[in-house]
Amino acid sequence: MDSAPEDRRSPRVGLAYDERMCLHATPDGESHPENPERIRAIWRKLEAEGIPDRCVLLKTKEAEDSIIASVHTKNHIKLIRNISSKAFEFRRLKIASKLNSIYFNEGSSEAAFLAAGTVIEVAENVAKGDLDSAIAVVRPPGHHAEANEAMGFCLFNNVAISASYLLDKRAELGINRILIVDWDVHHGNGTQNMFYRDPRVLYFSVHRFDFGTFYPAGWDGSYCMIGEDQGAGYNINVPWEHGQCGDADYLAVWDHILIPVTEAYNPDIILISAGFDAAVDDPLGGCCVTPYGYSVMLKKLMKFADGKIVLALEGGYNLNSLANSVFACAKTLLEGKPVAGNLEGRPFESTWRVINEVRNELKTYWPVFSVDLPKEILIANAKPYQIQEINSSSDSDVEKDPQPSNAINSFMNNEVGDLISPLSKLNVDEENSGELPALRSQQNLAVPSKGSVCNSYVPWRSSLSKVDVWYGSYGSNMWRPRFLCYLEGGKVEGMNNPCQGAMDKTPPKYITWKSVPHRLFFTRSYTHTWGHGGVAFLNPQSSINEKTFMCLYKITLEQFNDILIQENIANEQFESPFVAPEDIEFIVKNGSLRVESLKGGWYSNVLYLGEQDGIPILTMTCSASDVEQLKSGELPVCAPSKAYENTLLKGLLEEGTRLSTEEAIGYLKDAVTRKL
Ligand code: X5A
Ligand code: ZN
Repeated sequence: MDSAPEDRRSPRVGLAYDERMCLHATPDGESHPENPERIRAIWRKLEAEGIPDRCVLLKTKEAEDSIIASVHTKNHIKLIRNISSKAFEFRRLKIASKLNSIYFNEGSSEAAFLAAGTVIEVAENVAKGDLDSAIAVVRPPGHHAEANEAMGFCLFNNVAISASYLLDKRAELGINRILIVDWDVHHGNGTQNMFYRDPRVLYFSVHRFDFGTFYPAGWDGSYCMIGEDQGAGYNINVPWEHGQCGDADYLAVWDHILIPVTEAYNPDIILISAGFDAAVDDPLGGCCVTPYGYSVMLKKLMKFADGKIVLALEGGYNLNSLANSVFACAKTLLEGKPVAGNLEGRPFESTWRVINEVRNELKTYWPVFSVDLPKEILIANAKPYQIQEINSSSDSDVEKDPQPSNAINSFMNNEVGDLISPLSKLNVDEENSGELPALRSQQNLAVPSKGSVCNSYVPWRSSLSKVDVWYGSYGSNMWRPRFLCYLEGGKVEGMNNPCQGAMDKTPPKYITWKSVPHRLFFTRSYTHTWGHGGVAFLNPQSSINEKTFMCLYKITLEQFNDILIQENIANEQFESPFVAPEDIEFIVKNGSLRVESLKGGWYSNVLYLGEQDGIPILTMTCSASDVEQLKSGELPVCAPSKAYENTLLKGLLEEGTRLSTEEAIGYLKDAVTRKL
C-alpha cells in the first residue's frame, strides 16, 4: 500500500438498517422509550441528508445460534428464539415481568437475531478491511444483556457477540485486541461481565453512576471494577457522580483516560456501543452531549486501529437528539473530521475528581496514568456543579440574601482563572477544527430544566415536584454548602464521603430561619460522613422550655424525599416516595410519621413543625424510642467531631442567626451536655 492519492480516497463507510427490527415493540402498544420509532427516526434523518447514498449499504441478517453461543447460554438463546412463537403467546407477559426492564411481542425474536446478526456482519466487513468503518442502526440494544438474561431493553448483547466472533471464529482476520467503547449513558453490565477476565477485549464505559443509584445500579459500574485475572486492567469504568455532563466532561475523559489508554493498547478494531442517551434532551440520561461532542469523540478514536471503527446503536430516547447525533457520527466517518460546532462550558469539578480516581485505580496497569494531572487543570477547570440563582420572587416577607456556596464562590472569583489553558489539549486536529477554543467562558453552563430528566419515567416524581415544603434543618445542614450536597451531590470540607444528590438539583426556592420549641441533642458515636463523634437530633417531643435554631429551605416534596433517603443511607433506587402528598395530611394532623420503609435509618421520623406562608415545615429526626434509649443509657450522648462541629458553627454564624461565636459554641455545648 502506498501513495497519497490512495490515502485521500473517500472512506468506505458501511451502513446497515432493516425495518424488520421495528417488529419488536410493546405487546399492547403501550408507550415505551425503546420503541421502533427510534431507528425509523434515524433512518429518516440519514436519508434526508443523503447519507445512504454515500455509504455502502450492508445486508442485515439473523445471527446464528452457534455464534451467539459464544457469550450467551443455550437456554437464553432458546428463550429468545421461542419467545415470539405462538406457543409462548400467553407466557410472554409473565416471562417479561420477571425480567428487569424487558418487554416481548411476536416480533421480538426476529428483531433480536437481526440486531445481533447485523452487528456481526458490519464488524466482519470492517475487520476484513472491505470497509473502513460502519454504523449499525439496530434494535433492540445489547449492552445490558447478560449471558443468561435479557435486561434493560436488551435481548442479545450485539456488540459482545461480534467481538467474540472476531476473536474466536475469524482468527485469520488478525483481530487480536478489541477496544469496546461504551458511551451509552448507562453502564454496559453485560459486556463488562462477558470480558471481565479477557485481556483481548478492553471494555471502556463512561456512564452515569450517581454513587450506585443510576440504572443498572449497584457496584458493577464503579471505577473499582477493573477486570480480573488475565483481564485485570482491561475493564475501565468512568462513573459520573450525577447528570448534566456534557461535551466538555466527555472530552476531558477522552483526553485524560480513553485516548492515552487506546494508544497504549493499540487495538486492531474499535467497537462502539453507541448509545445516544447521554445526548442533550434525552429523557432518561439527563446529560447533555451534543452532536458535535459525539463527532469529536468519534474523530479522536478514528486515529487508532487504522480507522477500523464500528458503531452499534444502543440507547438514545429523544428521537431528534438521537437522529442528529447518529447523523453527526455518519458525517464524521465519511468526512474524516468532526462536524461544525464548538465546545461550550467546561468540565465539572466532579469530572476531574472522577478522572483522577480512575487514573489512580489503573495506574499500575497503564503507566501513562502514573503521571499526575497538572494541579492547575484540577483547580482551574473546575466548574461548580451547577449555578442557578435562588428564585427570590417569593411572596414571603422574610429576606435573606442568597450566598453562593464555597465552590461557587471561588469559581466566580476565579482565583486561578488564568490557568485554564491546559484544556487546549482538547484540540482534536488543528487543521480540521480551528474552532475549538482553548478557553471557554464561565457562562454557558447548560443546566437542564428542572425535573426534565426522569419525571416522564418516574411518575411520582413529577407530582411531588409540584408540592413545596420547608425542610427544617437543625444540624450540619444549617450550613448551606453542606445542605446543597444533598441536592447537587458531592461533599464539602470535613465530610469523608460525598453525597449522591437529588434527582432535581434545583436550589431551594427560599431560605429562612426560625427557632422551634424542641430539644437539640447529640447521639450516635460514628458516622460514615463525619467519622467519630455524635450527630444532631431533635427530640420529636416538643417542650416550651427548649429553643433550637432551624434553617428552613423551601424545596419540593420530591427533593425532600431524596434528602430523606440520603439522611438514612438507604442507597437504593426507590419506586415510590417515602412521603407522598397524602402523607403530609397525616403528618400535619398527627405531628409526625415514622417512615416504615426507612425504619433502619436514624432519621426516619418525619416531624411536623408548623407552617410558614401556608407551607408545612418538615424535618427528619429519630424516633421517640431512640430518645428513650438515650435516656436509659443504651444510646450514647456523644459530642460532635471537630469537622461536624465546625459545620454546625458555620451554619449558625454565617447564615441566619445573630449569635456571636461564643454564643454559638455555648449553644452547642449546652445541647451536648445538658441532661435530656
Ligand atoms: C440500552 C439502554 C436503558 C435501560 C433503562 C431501564 N437501556 N430503566 O439504554
Ligand atoms: Zn442506555
